Amino acid sequence: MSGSADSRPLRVALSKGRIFNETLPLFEAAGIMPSEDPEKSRKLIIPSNESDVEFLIVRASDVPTYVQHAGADLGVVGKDVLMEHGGEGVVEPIDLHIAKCKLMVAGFPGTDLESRRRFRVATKFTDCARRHFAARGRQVEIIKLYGSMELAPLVGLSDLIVDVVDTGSTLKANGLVPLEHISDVSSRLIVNRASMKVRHARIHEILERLAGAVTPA
Ligand code: PRT
Ligand code: MG
Repeated sequence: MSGSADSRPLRVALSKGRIFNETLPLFEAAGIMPSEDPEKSRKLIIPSNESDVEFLIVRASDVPTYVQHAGADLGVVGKDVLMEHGGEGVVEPIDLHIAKCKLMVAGFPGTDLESRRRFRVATKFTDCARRHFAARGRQVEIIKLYGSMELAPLVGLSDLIVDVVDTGSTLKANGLVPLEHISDVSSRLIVNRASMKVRHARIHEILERLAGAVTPA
């Protein structure tokens, strides 16, 4: 029954760049190596040295959607993106401790978040931002952006941003500062809920090996 859900290769959804680069050594430790470098190839499905595993190259923010709807069995995704997606239909068995950063509220130095004014917040994490401010009883207007959030306050589009921050140098270069911590972020291995049952043996073996290669801290 070639092509049926349990005979086709296991599909692993990854985004190019940071996540791919930091995930590669973990999969290598699990004995799974992509046959091509996605930075150099235009292929969106990349086979591996194991005939029953292949990689799908998707946008970082699309990884949970592919895994939820079984376009992929496994995926690697930042907790920021996973929280924003909601995690429906996926399980999150392993914290890979890679691509670490923090989801933060940022703005101009001296901004008083406790003032009763209504802030305008630019972000691609609209649900996370809404939840964060609602939990503190603060009135906000959320402005959805898809990237370069740091620009929004500089041109008066917003008072605040919600974005992931690593070194903080992008904020600093644009005259902004972190104001409030929302959540620590690292990348998670996620698995489609149905695949986890139907293809349990092979997925379990891969999870064990990946977990063994993770270095917490
Ligand atoms: O490209 P697309 O819009 O689809 O997604 P993406 O840009 O979020 O993807 P990518 O590959 O950049 O990030 C994937 C994941 O890496 C994110 O979901 C986070 O979980 C994680 N991660 C870790 C980061 C950073 N560190 C990070 N620094 N994601 C983004 N950044 C951005 C940050 O927002 C800032 O604008 O990088 C810029 C530099 O950061 P600083 O603080 O070091 O200056
Ligand atoms: Mg990007």
